[in-house]
Amino acid sequence: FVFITALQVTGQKTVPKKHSGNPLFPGWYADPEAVIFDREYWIFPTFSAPYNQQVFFDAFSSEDLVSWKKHSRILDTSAIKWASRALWAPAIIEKDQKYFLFFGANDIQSDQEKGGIGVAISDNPGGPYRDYLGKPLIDRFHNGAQPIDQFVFRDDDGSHYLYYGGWRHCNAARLKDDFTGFDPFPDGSIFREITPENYVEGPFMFKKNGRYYFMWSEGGWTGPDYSVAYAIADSPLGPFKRIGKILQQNPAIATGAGHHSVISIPGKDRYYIVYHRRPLTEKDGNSRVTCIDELLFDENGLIKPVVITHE
Ligand code: FUB
Repeated sequence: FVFITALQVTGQKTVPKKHSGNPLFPGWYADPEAVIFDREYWIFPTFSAPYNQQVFFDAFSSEDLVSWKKHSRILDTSAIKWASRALWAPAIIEKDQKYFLFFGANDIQSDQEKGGIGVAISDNPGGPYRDYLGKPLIDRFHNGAQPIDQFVFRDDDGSHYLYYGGWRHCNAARLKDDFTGFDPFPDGSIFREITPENYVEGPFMFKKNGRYYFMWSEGGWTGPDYSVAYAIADSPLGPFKRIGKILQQNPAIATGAGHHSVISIPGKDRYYIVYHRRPLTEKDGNSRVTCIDELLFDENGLIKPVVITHE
């Protein structure tokens, strides 16, 4: 109020900011999961630090995609007995007014180690979250997929699918209604490998006009060539035939553009991709910032290459 009055006295006009500017908020934040809860935009990213310091999540909320409020330490490893480090790639879904935050922890490299994909729960998107299961939901490798980079997709019939997997393998599984485990597929299996060509990690799914858009990251996450590609299918389980890359570095703007999510603005046919990238001044793998750009489609519903901007 004081600020606006001051401008009025000097005869200047307040000009509302139209764009957030990229990055969306300060700090090293990667693997952003963007969602809309009750007309409010939320982003849940990885706090991008060396794995031993990567022990908590911050979240960010906004009413206009322009100004962002930080919610500090919505979950940290002190609330999860089995997790000690490398908390990353949160995925969130609301169900029956509870917020379920799926996360990877400990960066396990073998079935002998403790860690994997966990679930935390809260009554509010901004936390605080507590461990929901008291143990990982997935604690080992299935079909060669490292248990990381989870994403939860709710289909129109109310079924929930978990997509996840590092080390170039991607699995899909059907979550039980209460997210405590999985319902088997008709053939009795729990984890179905759906890995598309060139897949590395970071799966994401959205549905548009009845078709399933499955997306993922390619390349090495510490390198400049990290990127996002996609497929379109008629079923949530594929088959997912790779169509091509839609997000990649622009050597004039930033490198390593990948691990993303997509939001559609309610009531408008407008889509945005929220992703991380590395500023040109940075070489360290963890120096990643969260950005947003528009996602556009052609007349056949194919995704046009994303133009990455500073806006
Ligand atoms: O943030 C750690 C890793 O970097 C994620 O698991 C990958 O998807 C990559 O973004």
